Amino acid sequence: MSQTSKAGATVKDLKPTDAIVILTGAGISKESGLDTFRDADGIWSRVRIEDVATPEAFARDPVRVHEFYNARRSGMLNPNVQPNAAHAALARLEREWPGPVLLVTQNIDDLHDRAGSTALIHMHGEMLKARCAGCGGVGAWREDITVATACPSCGGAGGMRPHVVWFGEMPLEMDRIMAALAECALFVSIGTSGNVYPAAGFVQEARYVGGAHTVELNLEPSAGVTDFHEARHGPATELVPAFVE
Ligand code: BJW
Repeated sequence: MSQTSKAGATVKDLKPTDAIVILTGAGISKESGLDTFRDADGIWSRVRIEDVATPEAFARDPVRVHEFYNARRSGMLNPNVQPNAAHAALARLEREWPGPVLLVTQNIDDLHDRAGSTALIHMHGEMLKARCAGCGGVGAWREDITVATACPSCGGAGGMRPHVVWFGEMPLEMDRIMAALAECALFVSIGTSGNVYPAAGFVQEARYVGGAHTVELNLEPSAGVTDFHEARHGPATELVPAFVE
């Protein structure tokens, strides 16, 4: 373990004023019943990124892209999909930790919100919101979207799109995230394979700019595991409550 990080090995070793940044990915929602992307049974084993998750795919075949996201939206609205013990532990950490806690999720589900986290950035957008392709207005959305769906905020017929960040698009609230990474004493990455940038580079920012202690909690070693001071491997519902308690 490096001697240069500010913090020790667990939340208990921090000073009460220390700032914590948590990054989560699809793995934290797996035990709630939502699919990951790059596992053997993941979403990208069934559909190609180039067909559904780029602005070019949406321009070429919006019907196909809407079908993909409509199916995922209704999957998320299944009453069996509920926050799990890992989401709950992170909400408890925010409530009980005296210093600043920022939760940055790559997930477009609402499970952190429903668990009670409020200091939360959805850097890849939110499935239960839609964006107007004309005026850019964003609003709550739970229904299917089709190419005929009109924009409620400007009345334009230019069409709606899911409020998500596709490859080649800029993730949301990057200035706030980078500022928090530069000041945190502890950075914890949970349930992400470390394949998608800029999120995959946050550990280096926190470690080398922020001087943070960095921890990976994931089912298996991620692509960036050697960038972390320490790593614990297993299911999020076991690792996360144990880490933050
Ligand atoms: C468990 C578990 C359990 C399972 N418990 N764990 C070449 C080099 C470098 C970068 C690029 C490059 N070419 C292009 C780029 C940039 C590109 C990129 O990164 N491409 C890579 C593929 C190389 N990135 C972008 O385009 C991004 N924008 C961008 O870079 O803008 C420019 C910029 C410049 C400078 C600063 C800032 C920005 C945008 C990326 C958008 C990603 N969008 C998606 C879709 C969102 C909407 C949707 O959901 O449909 O986001 S793709 C998909 O991947 C989704 C996820 O958020 C994201 C990350 O996936 P995640 O969460 O890591 O899931 P998995 O499945 O990969 O991993 C799950 C893990 O959980 C696994 O490790 C399991 O083991 C584990 N697990 N069960 C604990 N029970």
